[in-house]
Amino acid sequence: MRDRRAQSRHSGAMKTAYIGLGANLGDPPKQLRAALEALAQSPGISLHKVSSFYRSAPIGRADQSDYCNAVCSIATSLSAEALLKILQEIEHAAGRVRGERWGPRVLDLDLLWMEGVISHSPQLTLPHPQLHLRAFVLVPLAELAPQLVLPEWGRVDQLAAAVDRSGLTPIAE
Ligand code: A4P
Ligand code: MG
Repeated sequence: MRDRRAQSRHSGAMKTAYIGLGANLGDPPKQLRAALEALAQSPGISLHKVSSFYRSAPIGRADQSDYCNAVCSIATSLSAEALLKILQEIEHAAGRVRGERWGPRVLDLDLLWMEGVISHSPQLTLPHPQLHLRAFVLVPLAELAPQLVLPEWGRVDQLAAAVDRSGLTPIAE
């Protein structure tokens, strides 16, 4: 786990948020590194910690390549909606074409959890609705925030310990 704590560039209330990164087209680890760099450069966002990178078997359609997945923590002065917009712009700049749900992609950035924010709209559901079910999210998230308690689901380290992680392998970098 690498610590990327940086001086925050904005005053005001900074909130912690966790972002899930995934890719399975092109050069996935390279795309994740580029996305992390883009996040670090974004106004209103300080990149804090980055989990290990993992190779993970695809969930959803089975006839697609393995994914590379990771989770990062940030502090941000942005609203959840503004942060989601930046995530979508970074996906777009990486060449993401919105195709089939759960299909292959060059970059997927999901907002997993944001301090003090609960949202039920289809445009923004927080915490992320699949978070508690996915080893490729829970295991890297547990590196960064083992004691985080997710309302309704429980503590991240306990969820990560209970989930089937057979399709998940850390990538040596
Ligand atoms: N949206 C709502 N809430 C959020 C949120 N918390 N974070 C909306 C991000 N977006 C959120 O997303 C569809 C809509 O979700 C957006 O318009 C946004 O407003 P999308 O990224 O366009 O579509 P998607 O990614 O195809 O759909 P979805 O449901 O986000 O798919 P997932 O859940 O991201 O699944 N297998 C492995 N091993 N690793 C993976 O990373 N990823 C997927 C994609 C499938 N299988 C995988 C992996
Ligand atoms: Mg997505």
